[in-house]
Amino acid sequence: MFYELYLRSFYDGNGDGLGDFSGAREQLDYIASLNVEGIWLLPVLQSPAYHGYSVTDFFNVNPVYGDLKDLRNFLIDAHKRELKVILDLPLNHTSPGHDWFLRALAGERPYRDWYLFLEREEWLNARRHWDGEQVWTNYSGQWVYTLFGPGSPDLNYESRSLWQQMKEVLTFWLSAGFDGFRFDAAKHIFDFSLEKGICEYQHSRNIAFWKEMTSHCRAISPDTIFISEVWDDARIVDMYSRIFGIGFNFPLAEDLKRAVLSRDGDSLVQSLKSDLKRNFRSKRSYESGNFLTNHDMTRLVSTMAGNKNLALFSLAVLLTLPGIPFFYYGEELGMEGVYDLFFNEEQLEPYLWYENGYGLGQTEWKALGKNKPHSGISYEAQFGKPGSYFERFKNILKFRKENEWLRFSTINNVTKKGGLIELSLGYNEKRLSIYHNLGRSKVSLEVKSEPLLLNGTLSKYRGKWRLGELSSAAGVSDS
Ligand code: ACG
Repeated sequence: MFYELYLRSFYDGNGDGLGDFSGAREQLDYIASLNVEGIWLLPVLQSPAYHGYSVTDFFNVNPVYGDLKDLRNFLIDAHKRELKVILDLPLNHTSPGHDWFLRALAGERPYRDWYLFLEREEWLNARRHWDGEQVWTNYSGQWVYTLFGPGSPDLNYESRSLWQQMKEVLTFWLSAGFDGFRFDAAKHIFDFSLEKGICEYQHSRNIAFWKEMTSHCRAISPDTIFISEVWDDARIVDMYSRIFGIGFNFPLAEDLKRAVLSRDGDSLVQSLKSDLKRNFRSKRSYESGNFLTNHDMTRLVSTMAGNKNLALFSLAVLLTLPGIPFFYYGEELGMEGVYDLFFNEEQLEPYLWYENGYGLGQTEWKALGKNKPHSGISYEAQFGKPGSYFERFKNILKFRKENEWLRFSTINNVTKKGGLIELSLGYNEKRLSIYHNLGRSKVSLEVKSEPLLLNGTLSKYRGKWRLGELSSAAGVSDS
């Protein structure tokens, strides 16, 4: 399991209101107490942007988070707790403030070749795949390709010298102590067709690029962890994931949430069968990166229209599946936040440590909108309180930790009787049945002995174990 950490909103170590390395270092015990095996650190390289995805120096960290020494200390202390740390690395573009870009605008080589300048007027008609936005920006009279907008001109990997440059970047961060990378926007390396003048993914060229980058890292450190961000349908996700070893399972995230929200057990079964079809076999060529939300999405409780039982039920399902689970900071508190196209960025709000909203380490770079003080959502209000969202969330994480083998397991069967979904999982000699009750009433379980409750309620009636509404349990089936 990995914890997706947005440093700026987490814990402030120097009193400037912004989360930083030294603050997060102080909270490593907290992160470890969630039973995760590692941290996915959202971008921390030098960048003028709050999200960090537009970099101005690939060999330095953002000074608001500390310096390289602070980063190293954070990594050393994480490793002492056996936490792995993965760096989110956006290689597809830079900030327009990057020295490379300024030199490119001035016509200096090789930088001029590292960005894509308009060659034909009709290229201006190209539109972004998913929302029809234009993809060219005029910088002081020169048009440059900018798929993600004017704040991030795309790098042009037609230039081989850029490949070499990025290998140096990878070497640098591996030697700084990172255990791996989350490669941002992996399908976008080559996504503009020079022949047709339109946005078009060139998957085979992208894959060739990533093969070369991952091989470079593996030659330095064979156990490097790679996770690809390819937000697309299952066939495309599949293609890339094989190179990286772990691929975020976007289709699963979307299908699972939709099925739970509409309380549609048939869709849930269908989703498990289609989005995890590789896990129905014993041999697989990559691991499914299972998640429900990330920083580009509406938070879980908000997705579930404020229904915390539905949110925890989704988590329980996710954490009983083969693959590697990821969850986003603040989800453990049940923080809310709607992601929308107007970039209100509610989903990036400060982690709320204190009930009154103030105290040591509390970040304050952004006003709390959705997750208000005195609302009972803070860590302080929920920690150690039986039945709180936080404690229930942690209980599900604990189950996963105690059954780490599920990561490698095979789904032998999925069945549905009424609202009850049963998953039969196995790995070597181990066998487990997982029961999820998506129905609206209690159901009896056909189990040999008392099942283990992950979430919700379990009772006994006339010698039979009964699982409550929106509850999940694990046991050994009768049959
Ligand atoms: C990453 C980061 C994100 C970051 C960037 C840029 C990339 O996580 O925080 O933005 O560095 C697309 C890209 C992703 C990108 C997201 C934000 N995420 O592919 O790499 O945008 C469709 C498209 C996807 C698209 C998605 C989201 O296919 O390509 O993701 O929509 O809009 C079904 C379909 C699936 C479809 C979905 C959703 O599942 O199968 O194809 O996905 O429905 O409709 C950051 C900032 C930005 C800034 C940028 C520079 O957040 O504000 O501009 O950096």
